Amino acid sequence: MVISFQQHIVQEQNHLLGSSVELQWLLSGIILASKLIQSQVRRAGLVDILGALENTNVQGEIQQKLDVYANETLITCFRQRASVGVIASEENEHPILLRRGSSDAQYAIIFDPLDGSSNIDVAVTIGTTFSIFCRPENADADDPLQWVLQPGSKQVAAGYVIYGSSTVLVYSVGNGVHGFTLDPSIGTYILTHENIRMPEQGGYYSINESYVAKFPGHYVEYINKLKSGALGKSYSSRFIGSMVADFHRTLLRGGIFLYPATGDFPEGRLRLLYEANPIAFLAEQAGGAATNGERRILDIEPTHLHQRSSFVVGGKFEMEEFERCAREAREKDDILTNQKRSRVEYTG
Ligand code: AHM
Ligand code: MG
Repeated sequence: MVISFQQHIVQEQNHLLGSSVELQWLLSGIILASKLIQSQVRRAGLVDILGALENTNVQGEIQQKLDVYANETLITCFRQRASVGVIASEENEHPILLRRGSSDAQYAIIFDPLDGSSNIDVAVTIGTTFSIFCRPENADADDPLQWVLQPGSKQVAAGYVIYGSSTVLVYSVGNGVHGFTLDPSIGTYILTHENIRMPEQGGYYSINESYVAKFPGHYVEYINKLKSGALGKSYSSRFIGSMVADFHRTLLRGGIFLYPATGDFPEGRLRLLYEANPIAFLAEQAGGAATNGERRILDIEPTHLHQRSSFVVGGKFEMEEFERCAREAREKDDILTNQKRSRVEYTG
């Protein structure tokens, strides 16, 4: 049976009391926006040639950078939906409050319009990530920050679209993770990956290993275990540099993706609200886990919109082993701190 994304979100409504008609309508906004974005992504390399004359393309439209275009397209598509009260994006410094005082506005949507900025101009997979919250109870509805500064565990839906060898939309409303592939011949997202489960153990690890000298020690220990066969097999390395694409492979093939704190980014590089949160939500829904190295990503109470976080996400087995390494490192640190303290007390 062929099931479209639109049909699927209606079916989810029947399974879930929390999934309202307004949420379906909101989610369908991603269909139009992502089709518009992907059509521009597919033409990305042609822009300079076809748009050379007066900076306009063959349709006479003004050319924009792809990430700006993606951002504006998403904002336009979601702005039209009455149930959206707040929009926040990686590209905008502040969240946008759309409907002051409207009781119809129930949701906040937060997104990274085009993740993988270093890959945009070189025809490598990039994607859009999104996270949806309900309007928080007992909050000032006119303060858009209060809509978005909620822990990831409060997400009512999350997902991403990747623009790769095909265009794939993956989402969850807390009832499993489902993937849809865009059939370009009919312009429809078709269900191709129903109820995705991450393999308990995979064979790939994904990290920018060039920063190894700047990683906390237990990350290095863990990577060595993955490579040496100490975890039952020798893992192979894959790193695309678009987190959304690296995660998509990890979701389907298993393994682990890591972006620890480094000297340049002491809090980690990835953004909590529109990168780590939606991916962590999907990973948990698919049987995996996600942490910042110390705690579950979805439990973190955010303090600002663009806050960064270390991010480790993967299948059950790899995450348990990573947690073991992190716990042992913390225990070692505690022992050293206690030893230092007792030496100071003794000598002092
Ligand atoms: P972006 O949102 O500007 O694209 O930055 C995030 C990206 C991630 O997709 C990717 O994992 C990471 O940056 C790559 O960083 P680096 O080039 O330092 O490895
Ligand atoms: Mg990004």
